[in-house]
Amino acid sequence: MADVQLKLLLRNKDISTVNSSDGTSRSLGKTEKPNRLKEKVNGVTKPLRKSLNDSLEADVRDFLVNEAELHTYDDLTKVNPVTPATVLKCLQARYSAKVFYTHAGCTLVALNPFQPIPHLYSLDVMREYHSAPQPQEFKPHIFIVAEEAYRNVQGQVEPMNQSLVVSGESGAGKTWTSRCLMKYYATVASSSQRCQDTAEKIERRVLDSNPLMEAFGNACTLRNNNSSRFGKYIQLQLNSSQLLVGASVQTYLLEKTRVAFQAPNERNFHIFYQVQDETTCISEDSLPETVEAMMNLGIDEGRQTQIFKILAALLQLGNVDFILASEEAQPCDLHEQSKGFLQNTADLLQVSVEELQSSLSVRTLRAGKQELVKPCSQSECGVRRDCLAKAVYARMSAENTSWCNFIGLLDVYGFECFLLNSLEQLCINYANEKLQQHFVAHYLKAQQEEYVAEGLQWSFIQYQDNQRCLDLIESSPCSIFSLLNEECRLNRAWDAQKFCVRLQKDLSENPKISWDRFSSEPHFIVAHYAGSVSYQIQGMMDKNQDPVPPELIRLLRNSHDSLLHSLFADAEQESEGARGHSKALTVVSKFKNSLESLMKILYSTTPHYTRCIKPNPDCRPLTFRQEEVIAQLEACGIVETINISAAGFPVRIPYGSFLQRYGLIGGERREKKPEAIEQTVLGSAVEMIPSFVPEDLRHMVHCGRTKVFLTHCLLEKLEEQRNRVRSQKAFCIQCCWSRYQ
Ligand code: AOV
Ligand code: MG
Repeated sequence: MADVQLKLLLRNKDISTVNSSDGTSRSLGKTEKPNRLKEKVNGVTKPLRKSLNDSLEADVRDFLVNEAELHTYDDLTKVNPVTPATVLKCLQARYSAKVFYTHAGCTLVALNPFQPIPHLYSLDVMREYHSAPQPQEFKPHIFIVAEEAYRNVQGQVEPMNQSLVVSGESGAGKTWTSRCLMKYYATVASSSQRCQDTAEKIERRVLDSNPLMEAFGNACTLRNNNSSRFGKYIQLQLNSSQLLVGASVQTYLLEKTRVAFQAPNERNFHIFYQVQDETTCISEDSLPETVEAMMNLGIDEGRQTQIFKILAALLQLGNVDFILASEEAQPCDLHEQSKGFLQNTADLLQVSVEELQSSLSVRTLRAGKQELVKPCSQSECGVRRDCLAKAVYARMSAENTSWCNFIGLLDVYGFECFLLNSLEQLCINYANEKLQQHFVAHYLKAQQEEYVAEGLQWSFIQYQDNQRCLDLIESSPCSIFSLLNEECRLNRAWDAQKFCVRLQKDLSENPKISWDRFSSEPHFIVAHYAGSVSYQIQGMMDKNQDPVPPELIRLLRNSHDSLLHSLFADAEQESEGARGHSKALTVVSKFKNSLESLMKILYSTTPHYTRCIKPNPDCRPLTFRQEEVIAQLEACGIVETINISAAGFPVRIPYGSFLQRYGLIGGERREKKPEAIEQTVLGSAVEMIPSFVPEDLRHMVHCGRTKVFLTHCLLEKLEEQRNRVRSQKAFCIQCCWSRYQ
């Protein structure tokens, strides 16, 4: 049995190196940097290494006044000027000093140490942040974000749901951070004397959901040994005493194609290796742990056996191969050695082997009231086999429920740009566009409210609006998604080249789409906020339709296995989809719908953002590669974020206090008593303030109705100036004093 299963996994690798389901060869997994960091020289794309270095030097020259103190910048809004280069320098200095968290205004930047740092996450540290009256005054840490959300959820007037949004590229540390947040809440929100039992159970359930989800949804990829191949939104429900009373998980777009194909040197989902007792990619992720997690989550032994039998069936099914039929009108035959595998599959799925074979090799067509059968071609049989595996796996891995009063943790796949990008990347990058839009919209809105109340104009905040890009991808009636769906609805023979021409005709007015005229492959290029990505059109429609043939649905519904039967009991829609009926939901429609519900939830919560950064591509401990980091800083728009935060004037000081403290900086005009100033200044604030602030820094200050709005940077400069003036004054007094002695 072990030999057989090993062969299956190797065989899957072989397939993926040669051909993908759509017949095109591919090498997914090789990464390409976003085009923004590249230039074309004689038609060849080269990294902008030289100009990056030039810009680094130019920007950093003035900034590095005191390099030794760079690592002390806890908030990047204090960096001046804010450029990719200065931000990079600052983060690098902190990383070298083993400081992994840095505020970037409203966001937390988390650099991956690629090395366990136990003292940073100990129970004592958790308690310290939890019990601090002002955790914000502590060193930047993911626990500050956690604690802020925890305190906010029980708002003073009414409870306010919170969302913790963790983003970053593959291997940057999103899942690790989510786990860390879950541990934090399981610790701080479960210590109840009254219901110790329940609390402990919930705590275990929350923590145990991780190994289970990771066993079924994570895989070893070229970029991360434990890469999440799905998005997840975990809702932790708290009661009125701030105690954890429940948790639920909503998952998004599992990369189910991985069940049948993996890129070279990548692997299938961890669970398959666990089931066949193989050495797993990550040592801590083993079958006993998965089984224990299942037990704690209430999945009893009977159900576990059912699950493992189904997984074993999928492993067997992967070895089933069809050969050409002996006669044209006959269904394809099975390879001699495949017969045993098919029998095993049928036994494990508890379906009839004859029905299994015919549903893989024969299509039933309906003409009016008549039913006709048509044999599938050899390649169609292969597609059906993989489709069966994907459908069963996807159904078995999904379990969604929802709560109403919660802290939500969002861990989605980051922006992806490979050498070849397909529908999966388009969906993933679309999700990231949505999140970026939410981030900008939310943050600017929060800022705006206070500005409006203070009578400030807020148009001075510049930010990148990605609405055009979203229109290009999702809007109706004319977008990439809608045109793709139309093709599926019409169900005509798919011609990638024709579709490319259609896109050029219908969408070329949108500046966010373009084409490389040197490329002969049908493709389109989308200018995402995080960089341009070229998508290959070949195979997109098949992926979008993703039909589960009705014969397969019927087969699974007739299974004697109660789990399998129940998973497919309501699977009418997919079945219809296979017939090309217009009411069938396509992959992009389903993804768009689930993303929209997620966005609705996010918009109804107070969000907290954490941007994880992967400091080097090889997952090497404590290694910081400037090129890698700067690409990610650009991709997540960190400079923009800092600028928004910095332009957001986070320091707000009432006029009286402001003049009292800084009045001595200027001439005698400001040396009045604060109360007197208050009276004169309120009416003519705009005239007064400039005399405090040098001309080139005046964009850092705005005058509201009752307060002066400043950036951190200006505040520091004012402090420096104030100290200088005070020491000058002290010096003068000393001189005068010594003259009279
Ligand atoms: P991802 O979730 O962002 O990638 P992970 O959270 O799986 O990335 O992190 C990758 C690896 O980095 C982990 O397995 C840890 O070894 C290490 N790591 C991350 N954060 C820390 C930390 N704070 N301290 C120590 N080690 C860390 V993907 O799921 O591929 O997008 O799809
Ligand atoms: Mg992950």
